Amino acid sequence: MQNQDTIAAIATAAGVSGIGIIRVSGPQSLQVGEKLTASKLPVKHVLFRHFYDNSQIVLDHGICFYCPAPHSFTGEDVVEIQAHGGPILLDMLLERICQLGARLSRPGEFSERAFVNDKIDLAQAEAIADLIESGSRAAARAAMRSLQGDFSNQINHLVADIVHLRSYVEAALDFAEEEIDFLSDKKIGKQLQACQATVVHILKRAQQGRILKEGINLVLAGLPNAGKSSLLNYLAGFEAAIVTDVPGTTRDVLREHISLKGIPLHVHDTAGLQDTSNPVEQEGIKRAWLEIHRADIILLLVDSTPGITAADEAIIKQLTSLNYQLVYSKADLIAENIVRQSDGLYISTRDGYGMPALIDRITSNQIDYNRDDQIILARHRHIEALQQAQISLDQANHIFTETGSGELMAEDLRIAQQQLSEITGEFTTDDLLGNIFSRFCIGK
Ligand SMILES: Nc1nc2c(ncn2[C@@H]2O[C@H](COP(=O)(O)OP(=O)(O)OP(=O)(O)O)[C@@H](O)[C@H]2O)c(=O)[nH]1
Ligand SMILES: [Mg+2]
Repeated sequence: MQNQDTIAAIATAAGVSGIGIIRVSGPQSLQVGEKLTASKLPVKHVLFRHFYDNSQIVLDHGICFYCPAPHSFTGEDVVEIQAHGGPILLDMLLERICQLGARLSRPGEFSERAFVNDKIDLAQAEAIADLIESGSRAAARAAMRSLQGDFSNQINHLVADIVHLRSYVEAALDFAEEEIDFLSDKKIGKQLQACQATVVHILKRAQQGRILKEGINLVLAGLPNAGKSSLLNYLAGFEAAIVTDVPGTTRDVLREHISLKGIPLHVHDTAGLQDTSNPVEQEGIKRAWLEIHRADIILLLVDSTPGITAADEAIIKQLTSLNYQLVYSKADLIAENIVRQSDGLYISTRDGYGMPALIDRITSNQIDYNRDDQIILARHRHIEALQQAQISLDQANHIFTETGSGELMAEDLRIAQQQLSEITGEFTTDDLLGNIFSRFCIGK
């Protein structure tokens, strides 16, 4: 698809620097570049040129080059100018470029054009933003792998397998009167299970990638006075939260961002969970439950001096479907020889007892740094699409084994295929595209 507009933007970061780059893309790029430099721009030559204003006064000099469509990042005619990196100077050059027929680009518009022109798919476009924003070397490496198509290839292979399976099932439906008994064909069940296993595998790697990118959401929960705020302070290494022996000290959710063994961690300290008529505390408890349901891991703190009470048990009942770890606090207050429960970890924020084991529990199973070349730097929408596809494939398998309805199975396979294709952008809506690209920086 050809865009009529020619867009331009400063591609380098705002501020003073040695060099500043302006990128121009669209059908008028060459004309804009040749007028700006008052010279011809032969194809794919790095050229030293003067850049002129509309009175033919030299604004600056530097390097420029012209890449004709489709052999450019956007797939359109592109001219790139490398001038000196002063913000006023770059603004003057950009203004001149706009006078010559370009317009200012929107955030992410260059990448959006690359996507529209099939130079990259949606997951690769997102990988560009992730690469630029990556907060660690492992994240940068993972983003680069996605940009090179690693993630998209895995999705494309899986989609191809599902399409293959679907066509087989649909063919069996078309020839139903010829009594092709596709149910008795073990191949279908095996292929379907292979697809399910692939989704599980990709999802696991994607979830690790999300943690690498966004960090682990850890929520400290428990009864009032269980020692939640003390643990937050211990992990943060400073007095982030108020600690008193008054039950109900913490009301709002307190957040601290820390790093444990190189993994970013967002620790949320919450209000003690108890029945109360105090409206301020009630609101705090409501917010605590919201955080609990969003958590990657919940540490349920139980004061080890009384041990588990009926009130703790009532909380545990509500956590059964969530990823929680029982933590017995204030271990320094109980005698060494007392029998310890095996269902939880014992800690003390007073003397640091049990902290290495707790930190291991929080970080283990999250990211395998020995195999970080396997991690997919996934976004929330990728994980959601994978989870939806997983549900559809599970459903297809259920139908296959329980009812043998080819129609229903084919429909579930179709839905799974569509859900996965959203990742690479084969099926998308304009809203989704707008949402994704508007978060990019200008000039990318
Ligand atoms: N001896 C001992 N006391 C602790 C330990 N951790 C916390 N405490 C004490 O227990 C009391 C409550 O601690 P907090 O950290 O405020 O407990 P909380 O769970 O945040 O309480 P709320 O905010 O009221 O829900 C304070 O007096 C702390 O000093 C510990 O490891 N050992
Ligand atoms: Mg507290």
